[in-house]
Amino acid sequence: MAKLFLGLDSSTQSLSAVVIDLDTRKVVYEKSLNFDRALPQYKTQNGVLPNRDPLVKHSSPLLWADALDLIFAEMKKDSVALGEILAISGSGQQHGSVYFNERIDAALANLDPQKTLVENLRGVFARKTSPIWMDSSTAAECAEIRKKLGGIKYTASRTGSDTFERFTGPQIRKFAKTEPKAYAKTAHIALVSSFMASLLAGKIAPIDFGDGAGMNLMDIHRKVWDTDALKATAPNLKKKLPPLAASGKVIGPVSAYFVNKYGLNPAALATAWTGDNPASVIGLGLIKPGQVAISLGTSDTFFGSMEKCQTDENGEGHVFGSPTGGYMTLICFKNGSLAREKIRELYGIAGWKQFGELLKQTKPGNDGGILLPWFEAEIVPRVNQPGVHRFDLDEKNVAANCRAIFEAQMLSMRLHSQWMNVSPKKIYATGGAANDRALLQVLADVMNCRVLRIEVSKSAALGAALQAAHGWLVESGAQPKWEKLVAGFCNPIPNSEIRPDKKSARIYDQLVEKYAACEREALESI
Ligand code: XUL
Repeated sequence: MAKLFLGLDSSTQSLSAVVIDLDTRKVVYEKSLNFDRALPQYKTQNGVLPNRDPLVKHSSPLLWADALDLIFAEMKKDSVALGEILAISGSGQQHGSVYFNERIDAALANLDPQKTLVENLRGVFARKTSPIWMDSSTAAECAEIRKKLGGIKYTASRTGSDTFERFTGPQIRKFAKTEPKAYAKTAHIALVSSFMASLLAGKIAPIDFGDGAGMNLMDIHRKVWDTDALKATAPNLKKKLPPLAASGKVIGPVSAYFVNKYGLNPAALATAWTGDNPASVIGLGLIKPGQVAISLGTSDTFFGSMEKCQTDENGEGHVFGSPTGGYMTLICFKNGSLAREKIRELYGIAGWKQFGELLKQTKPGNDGGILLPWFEAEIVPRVNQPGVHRFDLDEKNVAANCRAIFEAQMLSMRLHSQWMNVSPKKIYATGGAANDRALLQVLADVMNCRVLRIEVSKSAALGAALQAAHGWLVESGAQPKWEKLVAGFCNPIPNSEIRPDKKSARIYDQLVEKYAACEREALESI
C-alpha cells in the first residue's frame, strides 16, 4: 500500500488539494477549485463578498465548507485512492475568523453523511460572515489594543507583531464592540485553518502556533494565550478560544462523515492545520534559517525561517511560530496580484506576454518614474485610504506604467524587509506571478540577488501534505527530520535561476531612496 498524505489549502480565492506519495516522493494528485467559479451562488468576487465599505472584506464560512465537500467529491470522481490516505493536514488564509454559538460541538460530533456539510452547519453560527485578511476596518481597535498593551514595540515583542487591522484580535474587538449581543452568544471562535480542521476531525480543533501568532493574542515566546492581550481585546475571550498546539499535531481520526461519504480510511488521521504562509515554509523547503522566499499571489509575501524570535521594532513585519519548530518571519503586501491585474485592465493589456513585451520597451529604473499602487488599502506601509500615486510618471505612458507596478512592488519589498537583517544568497519565488520571467528579473535586480523558481505552484497545499506526513510519522513513534522529509519535493526548476544584472542593481540601489521619499510624501499627504 502506498503511503499517501493529503494536504489542503483554503486560500482567499480557492481550495486546493495535493496528494503525495511518501515512498516515491512524488505529488500524485493536484486540484484547485476557484470559489467564484465553482460556487457562484455565494456571489463572491475573488473570494470576497461585495461590501459598500472598501475597508470591509468578509467571506462566507459556508462557502469554505461547501468547497470542502466539493473537493472530496472531485477527488472521488478522479479516482484518488482516498482509502489509502494515512493523514490529512491543511492550511488556510491567515487571520480570517469564524464565530459559532454553543451548538457547534454537537453539530461537529454528529456530521450526517446523508446531508452536505452546509446542511450540517445550519444554525451553528453566531456571525454569518467571516472577516478575512484583506479587511482594514479595525484601525480604531488596533489603536485601543496597542495602547493598552503599551505601544508598538511592546505589542510586537509580546505578540510577534504590532496590532494590524486584519489580525484576529482587533477583528474580535470590533465584533464585540459593534455587535455585543452576537459576541455574547459566541461560544467558540475559530480561524479559517482551525475551522476546516474541525470539520475534518468532527470536533473543535486547536489553533496552531503559526496561525495563532497572527491574532495579536498569543505570547510569541511562550506560545500560550497572552492574558493581557486577551483582556485588552474583548470580555470572556479565553473561554471562546480553543487550545494552542504545534502545527500538524494529530488531533484524532477523521470524522466518520468523510469515511462514509467519500471512502476515507477510518484510521486516517486528522491534524491541526496552519496558515498558508507557514505551510509554504515547508512546501518550499525553507528549513534552514536565512532561506527566504517571495510568494507572488493574491497578496505578495516575503518570508523565511528564523532561528531566534526577533521582532520588528517599527511594527511593520511579523514573527509567527514556524510549523517546523522555532520561528518564521513575514511581511505582507496586500496590493499583489490584484494590483498587477488592475494595471493590466486599466491599460487594456490582453495578457502577461504582452505585458512583458511592453516592459521591454522601458529601461530598468523607468527614468525615475515611481508608482505607488495602493489600489486597496495597504498593509505595508500602513495605508487606510486607497489610492494610486505617480511621481515623474506619465499616466498615459502604458509601457512605463507596466514597469512601474513591478518596480514599485519589488522596491517596497526591499525597503520594508530591511529590519529582518538577512542577506539571502538566493531567493525562492513562488505563486502565480512567479511564472513571469520579466517580473522575476526585476526582483533579482532590485534585491541584487539570485532568484530561483520553485517547482511547486501550490506550495501551501504541498506543505500541508508534508505536515500530514510529519504528524503521522511522529504518531507512529518515528523522529522525522524535516530536511529529509521535504527532500525531493521542493527542488527549484532546473535552469530557472535568474541572475541580477549588476548595472540595473546599481540603478535600484539609488531608486530605492527615491521610492522611500515618495512613499513618505504620499503618506504625509493622506
Ligand atoms: C499574511 C496574510 C496573507 C494571507 C493570504 O499575514 O495576511 O498572506 O495569509 O492568504
